[in-house]
Amino acid sequence: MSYKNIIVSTENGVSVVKLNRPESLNALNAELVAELDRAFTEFEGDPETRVVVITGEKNFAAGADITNMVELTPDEARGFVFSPTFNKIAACPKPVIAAIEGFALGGGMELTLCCDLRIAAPGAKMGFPEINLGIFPGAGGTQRLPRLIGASAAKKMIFTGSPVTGEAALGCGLVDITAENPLEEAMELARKLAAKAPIALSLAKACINNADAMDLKAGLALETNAWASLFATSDQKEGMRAFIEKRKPAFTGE
Ligand code: CO8
Repeated sequence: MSYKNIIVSTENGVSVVKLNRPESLNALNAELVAELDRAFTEFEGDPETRVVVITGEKNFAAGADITNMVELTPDEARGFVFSPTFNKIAACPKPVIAAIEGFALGGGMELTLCCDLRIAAPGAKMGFPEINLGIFPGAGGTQRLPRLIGASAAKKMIFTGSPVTGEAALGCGLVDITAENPLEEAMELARKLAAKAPIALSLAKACINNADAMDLKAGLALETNAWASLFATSDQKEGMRAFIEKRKPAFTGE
């Protein structure tokens, strides 16, 4: 499939999506987001894709494209919203890792929050400057950020609009790993995850993602059912037999 605003490549089970509007620091416009949507629809059904890495050329993304938003009416703003695509990325049945260099701001930062793990350069600049534009984060920021770092820390970031460095983001749990070369680090982790049992990864992700929306009893029931269903997979047999036979398992995703 061909794209204009993103570059997609797949090798050894890892698909890399590179945001590619460097002239505007990868500002997210409707066309780019529509391409992300198509790419993630593809990944979902593609057995060659076991893990996805999202990154950007020099910068991750400096937010939604402000030039597209200035004159929007409330109804048009509702139509511009990126949430359906971002929700699709968050619910992707495969692990998704963000590799963050340079700016990850506004909608760009919200995109990283849809990823399962965030790896940032220590000097990356991450935050939500929307308040300085007379708006606030509207693609999941007010919901996903407090769930990740707590309500007070989220309010501080969103109310002040001040970015934090990758290093500071590590301190508050906004990123999981810092590395001088975040893409290299993300690829190494992605290759490790690509060798794991895909169905177990996918169901673990679904259980964790649903934890916020469920009470403990319902969440534990979901976990039990998902866990038990793994015993119908050949990967479960393979994983346990490989342990007993003292060899490395070869998971096929079946
Ligand atoms: N939108 C459009 N163009 C942008 C954006 C953006 N978000 N960010 C940077 N650019 C453009 C600049 O206009 C400039 O273009 P040109 O060369 O034609 O003048 C080019 O990228 C390079 O940028 P700068 O010259 O400004 O580079 P600096 O290194 O001086 O500054 C900054 C970098 C600090 C990142 C600065 O560009 C900046 O403040 N950008 C805007 C950051 C921002 O406010 N982001 C939030 C946007 S709003 C948002 O994301 C809403 C999310 C909610 C989404 C809901 C669904 C849509």
